Amino acid sequence: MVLTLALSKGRILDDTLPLLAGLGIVPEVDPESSRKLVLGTNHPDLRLLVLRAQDVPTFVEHGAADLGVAGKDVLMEHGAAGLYEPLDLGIARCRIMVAARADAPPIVGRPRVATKYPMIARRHFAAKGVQVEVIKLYGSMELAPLVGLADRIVDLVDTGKTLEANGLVEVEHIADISSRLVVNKASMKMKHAAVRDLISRLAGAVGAEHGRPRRAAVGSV
Ligand code: PRT
Ligand code: MG
Repeated sequence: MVLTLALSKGRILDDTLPLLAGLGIVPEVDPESSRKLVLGTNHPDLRLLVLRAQDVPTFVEHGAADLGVAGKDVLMEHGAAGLYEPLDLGIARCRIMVAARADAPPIVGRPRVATKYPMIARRHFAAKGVQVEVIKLYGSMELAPLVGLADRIVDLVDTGKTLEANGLVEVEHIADISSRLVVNKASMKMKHAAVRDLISRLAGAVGAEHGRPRRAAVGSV
């Protein structure tokens, strides 16, 4: 029975390949340099898809991939209601924050918030009873407060060096982020043995506790 695992280039691939290698699973070509989007592995029953990070939950939800690895940020933004999230892989760790210019005045009125994560940003401010105007960006969020496009940003922070280099400071913590294994619900039933086997081997590799699959806890961490 062939399983398809969806990954994304960059950090998630960098951190997932060593986990797979620990299970003796190696892609047939180097995914980072290859232009192939479907990669076989040395295991005839596992193939990899290489996608944009934001597309991983969509492919898994629709069954185009049985499993995927996605950042909790991407899952929170997507909703991911149709997925199981059985395992925290503990990789690609960071946090999602509200940041502002170091010299920014306190919020008055309806602040403009620039972000790649409109759902997360709206939910966060709504929970505090603050109405915001969300400005959707696809990258370089850190620029927005510097040029007067936004009063706040909602963005991922790891070392904090990018914020610091741009005179920004973290003002609110929204959630801690790591990458999660997600599973298509039908695959969990129809390919149960193979899926459970891969989950438990990955769980062993990350040293995590693993129990019964549970629904993705949308909006939580
Ligand atoms: O690049 P593309 O637009 O295709 O997708 P992507 O940017 O979402 O992919 P990628 O590979 O950059 O990120 C994939 C996942 O890695 C994210 O969804 C997160 O779950 C996780 N991750 C972990 C991070 C970071 N750490 C991180 N630091 N994603 C992005 N960053 C950014 C951060 O926003 C900042 O701008 O890296 C920059 C440097 O961070 P500092 O704080 O170390 O300076
Ligand atoms: Mg990127």
